[in-house]
Amino acid sequence: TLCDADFPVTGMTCAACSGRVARALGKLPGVADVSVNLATHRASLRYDPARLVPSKILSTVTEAGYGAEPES
Ligand code: 9UX
Repeated sequence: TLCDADFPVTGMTCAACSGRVARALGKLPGVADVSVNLATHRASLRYDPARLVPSKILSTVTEAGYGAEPES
């Protein structure tokens, strides 16, 4: 069963920013689908919780150079 995550991403100011975040998230194991919305400053994805822990999602965003806030 896949889980949904949807959370704010700070620091994205152009389309290349959102592309970087989407690419980094899309490379994680267990990620089925990703979209990053520059206008709303949010990332949403579907992932397999057996393969990916939520903290890894957030750390991937921060390691890419942007900010991620956990939000249910
Ligand atoms: Mo655009 Mo984002 O020139 O880190 S790539 S601002």
